[in-house]
Amino acid sequence: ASDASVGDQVKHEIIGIDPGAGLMKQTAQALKDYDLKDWKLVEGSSAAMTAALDKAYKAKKPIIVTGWTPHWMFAKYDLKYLSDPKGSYGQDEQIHTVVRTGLSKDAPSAYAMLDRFEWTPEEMAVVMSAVADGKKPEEAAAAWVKDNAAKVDAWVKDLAQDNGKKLKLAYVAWDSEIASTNVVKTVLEQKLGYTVEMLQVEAGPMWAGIADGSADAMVAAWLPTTHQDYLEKYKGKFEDLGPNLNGTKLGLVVPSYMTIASIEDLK
Ligand code: PBE
Repeated sequence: ASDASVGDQVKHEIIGIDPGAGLMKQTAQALKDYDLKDWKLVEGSSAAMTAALDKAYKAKKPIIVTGWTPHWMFAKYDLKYLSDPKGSYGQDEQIHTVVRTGLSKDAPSAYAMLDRFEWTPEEMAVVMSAVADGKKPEEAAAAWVKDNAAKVDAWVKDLAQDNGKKLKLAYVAWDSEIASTNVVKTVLEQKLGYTVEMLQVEAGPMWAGIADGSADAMVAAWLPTTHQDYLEKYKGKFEDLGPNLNGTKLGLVVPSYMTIASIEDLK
């Protein structure tokens, strides 16, 4: 142990993710709210963030990352959120399903299935952890669909097959959305006969694609706070089918072996 401040120990760096993520904007806001002038938010990706966390954790070194729930990292490592007394990371929100206008007319069965799709953080965790352990996302999703037949059947009950019709699902390579998008793709293909293409993009293009109709649907809209900017920018140009998952959280995350407890402790 050393007497260096936590800031010195981590070189005043917070390990971020992709720049389009709402979490990055909220973290930039947190740096202002808590007056953390000499801190830097490092841009990267979800994969780079979890790789940095893994490396630091194994060496028992200090690290501060931008994190969110649901995420497999909380099962794999002993971690904690820093408390956020100023509320920079917002209040309760949900993950929503958002589709392009006109989808209900063009692909009614897909629209109905997407409207019914909802699951729990625990269910999502099964797929996410399998992927984190090295399974291919499409295989992890197929296994989950097989093991959860009753739930999946309710999503597609009485819906007509729409054989051969093509659909595009937009998503960002966030671990949670890799899991959900692969499950929805599997169900649309296996149970309703669609041919589904997954478009991996950044958050801005994901919303833009739904708004301009170049993508059909996404299950990756964190509302009302995290994607508020996108929501306002594309207002009236998409259809919000409501929450598909309840029980999210965002913030700064550190290994439990670090003694700090609050964002205020970074000052
Ligand atoms: N996330 C995961 C995203 C939404 C899903 C929290 C990293 C974001 O911050 O936009």
